[in-house]
Amino acid sequence: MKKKPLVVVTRKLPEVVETRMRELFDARLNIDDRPMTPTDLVEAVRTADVLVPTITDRIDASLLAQAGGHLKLIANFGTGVDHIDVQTALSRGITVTNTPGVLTQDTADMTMALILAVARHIPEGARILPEGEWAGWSPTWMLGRRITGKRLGIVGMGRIGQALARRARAFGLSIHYHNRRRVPAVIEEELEATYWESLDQMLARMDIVSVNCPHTPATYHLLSARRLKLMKREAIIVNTARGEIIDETALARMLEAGELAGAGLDVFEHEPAVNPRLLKLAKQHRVVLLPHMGSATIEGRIDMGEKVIVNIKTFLDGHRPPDRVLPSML
Ligand code: 8YV
Repeated sequence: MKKKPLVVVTRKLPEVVETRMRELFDARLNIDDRPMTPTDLVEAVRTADVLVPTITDRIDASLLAQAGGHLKLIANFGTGVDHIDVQTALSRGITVTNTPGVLTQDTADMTMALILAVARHIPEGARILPEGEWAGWSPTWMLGRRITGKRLGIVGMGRIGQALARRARAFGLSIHYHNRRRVPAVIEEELEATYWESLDQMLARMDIVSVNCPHTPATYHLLSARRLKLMKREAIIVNTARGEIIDETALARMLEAGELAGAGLDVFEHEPAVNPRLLKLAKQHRVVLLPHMGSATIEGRIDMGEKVIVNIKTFLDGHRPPDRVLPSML
């Protein structure tokens, strides 16, 4: 009987996904969800036919140099592939796939939730009651900022940016965006979105800025100290994409100095470590910080797992997997 391909999965996945993987492949699963050590990863790439990593695994050139001849597919459990040296993988004849589309709505929901949380001080309000600190209502207490009628500037108008725009329109925000390429006119019309070729000019005019682009060498610190300084003092910024896109130290400095009104961050430059200055600001309720949970829904994780399985199965059946990561996307 033909040997089933060895599929090494680096983290625990939803039960239904693991069951299906066991049926289809020789699946080496991580049922304890113990994060892989560098030694585990070397062992994985040496032995696997297919590797299923997540954002918590660094798949760099030196690791790929140790890959065994069987490793032919890296089927990432996630959309962002900035933790994988895709160029090196492709040059070694390893196909890379990801899971686009299935986490769009959940991530857009979380982005909207962060905008509301920051603008309306929701986490602070939710803390005060259980702590017994509510002395009673007052007309001038806990005043946030109205979002209806304000301008939202979306940096990166891909799937998530567009899903956010649809939600934000329902909240009465006007939509502005900056993107590598202008989106088709039909989408611009549907969203009544204004395109800004100049990110600098857009930043200077927005009340809320949301980061929704992928992290690539071109977007590393795209929101640099210089660019953050262009924003209005009363503006807020939210990031559910990747921490590396904002210069976190510069952001912390501006928030401390009151040069920006607030921030909502679900992602950080050095996860799971978080800049202590941001943690301090969170204790003072000047920022809302979440532990990278933008796409964390039960349904989303199952959909991601199903996408991974389809990519693996199609590849092993000798066809092009639907979600190949191509050099033009990097
Ligand atoms: C996932 C994400 O939680 O898919 C992505 O790019 O950022 C996430 O929301 C994570 O990447 C899973 O690997």
